[in-house]
Amino acid sequence: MGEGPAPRREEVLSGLSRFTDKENLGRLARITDAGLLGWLLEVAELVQPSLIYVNTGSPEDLDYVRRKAIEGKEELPTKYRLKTVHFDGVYDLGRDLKNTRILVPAGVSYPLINTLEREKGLMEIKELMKGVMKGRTMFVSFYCFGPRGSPLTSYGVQVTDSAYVVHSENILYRPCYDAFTSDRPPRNYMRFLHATGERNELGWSKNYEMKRIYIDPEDNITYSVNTQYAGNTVGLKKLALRLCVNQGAKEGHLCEHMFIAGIRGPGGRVTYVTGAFPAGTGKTSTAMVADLLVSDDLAIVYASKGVARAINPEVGSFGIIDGVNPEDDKEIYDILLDPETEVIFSNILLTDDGEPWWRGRPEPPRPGMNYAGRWPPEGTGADNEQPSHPNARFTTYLRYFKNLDPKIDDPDGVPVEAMIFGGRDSDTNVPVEEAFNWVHGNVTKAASLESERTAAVIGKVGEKVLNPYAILDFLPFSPGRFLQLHIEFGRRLTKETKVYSVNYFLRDAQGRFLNDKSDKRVWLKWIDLRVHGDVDAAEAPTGYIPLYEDLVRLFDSVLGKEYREEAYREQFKIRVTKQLERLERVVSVYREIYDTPREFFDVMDWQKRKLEEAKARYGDYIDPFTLNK
Ligand code: SPV
Ligand code: MN
Repeated sequence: MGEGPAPRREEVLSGLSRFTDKENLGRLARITDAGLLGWLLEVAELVQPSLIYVNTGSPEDLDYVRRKAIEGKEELPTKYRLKTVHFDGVYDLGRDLKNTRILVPAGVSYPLINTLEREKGLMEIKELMKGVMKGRTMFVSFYCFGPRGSPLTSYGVQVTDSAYVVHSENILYRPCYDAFTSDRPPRNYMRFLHATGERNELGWSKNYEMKRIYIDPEDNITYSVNTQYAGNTVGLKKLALRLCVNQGAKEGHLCEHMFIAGIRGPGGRVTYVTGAFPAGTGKTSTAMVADLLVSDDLAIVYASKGVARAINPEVGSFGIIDGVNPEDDKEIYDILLDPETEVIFSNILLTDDGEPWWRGRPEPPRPGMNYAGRWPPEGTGADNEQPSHPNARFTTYLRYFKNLDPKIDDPDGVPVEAMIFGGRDSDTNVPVEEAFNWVHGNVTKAASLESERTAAVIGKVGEKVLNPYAILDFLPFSPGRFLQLHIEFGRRLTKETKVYSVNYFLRDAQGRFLNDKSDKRVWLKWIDLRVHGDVDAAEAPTGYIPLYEDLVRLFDSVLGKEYREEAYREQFKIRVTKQLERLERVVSVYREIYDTPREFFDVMDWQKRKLEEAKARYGDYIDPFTLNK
């Protein structure tokens, strides 16, 4: 889209007037970027809406969007005033990797990335979008992707026929219409075009076989159609992440699929860390047990005077609700049921008396509606269907969290003193380990991040899947290039950010977990001490591990628990052969990636030699006490 000479502003507005009313035309007329108006007209002519609604982010507009979501049955009311439920339907319960593609010039492809020739993709989308909003409202919304006034903040314009998508974005991002009506409007902003497509009687997108999610980095635009699931439709979330990674590669910053959190250390200091974890491996719970929360999902990291700093582009959370219970996740649980908080629940069970139910609520589920229709299912005999889906979620404001750090609004962000990488790993990595340096950590802990497949994903359960930086699903180019960007970024730091691996999923020979859920608090406090040089460490072939005596003190002060020698010996023994196997697995993938940086193979060769030497000396396992000097 977007060829030929640009029409004049008045002509564009007159064209837009065919699709909207006086009030909204006035709102459009205040937009200062004629190019944006031109694009909106092109879109309207293509999708043929009955009304263009411009969301200015005012309290009245936020309210209008909430009402529309209910009127259009995209959201169902609950017995709580500001809480609603959205169902995606059984064909649309998660991101669709097969149909999510990066549009690339003819002849270009990237290893491990799902790409499609740009011209073909654009033609296909244009066809699918033709008249797709007939009889529907086309919402136009404006958001800041970051705190106001930050040099890192970018902007996004969302066009969608879904009030649920707009409602979600009104919670997750800062409304920013005023930036687009100012004398100096944003220049290189992102655009997101989404259409729900035909819906069935339950409100689900009907043509799920024609679900398409296309990302066009060349034009900074994304398209999605015949889907409602937020990961496919809420533009500023995972669609923006791909555009942001691409933009960052050009401008020298990093866009990461990471939380940002602060750990309090001695004397009241705060150490900020970021954390990357593949889905379902403790990302949210780690961010929540830290002392200060800045971000639970995304981070934009930049170098300022030789120090890495990060901002959170979001102000809300689209979090997994499955398993959230009053014991382990008391704070989230209470927020979700507080009568005053605004929450959109998705793909849970809404009982007939208006109560949201998900796995983790102490009382048993009662009959109602869920993501698949009536529950329990009537007459099918399929009574094993789960009342609430494993990828059921909540959308709510981060400001409800007591430990939210006011620095979330700081235009400069927070310093990143450590990056943490964690995966589900039953038998290889120790619970916490510090990399020898930035490049070593980026190669052996970030680019090599693996996680065991769980039952929630198709494939062999327990198999280790490589997910570099936990961002593989969201990369717009090769993982080799992504690693290269990190190596280059490190050269710009005069104060090197430390890199850690964590593993909450180690098991013993009987399959029992070796750690309690709460132990992660100790690992975080140890990281704070290490960052400040307050404690020594033992040198393992793969990095620095905690000394036993430091953990004894920390388990006592943080958890009031005794930490026994046997526990340390079992948790922190170096599994040399397993580490070598892991290394071979990861190297064999990167060998096929043509642009893997030379440093990757240098570090992995070095790491392999270290492990082989250790194996010759100690055998399959190293007792961590022999490393405690
Ligand atoms: C994730 O899967 O990492 C999410 C949810 O945060 S989604 O928006 O689906 O990507
Ligand atoms: Mn995520």
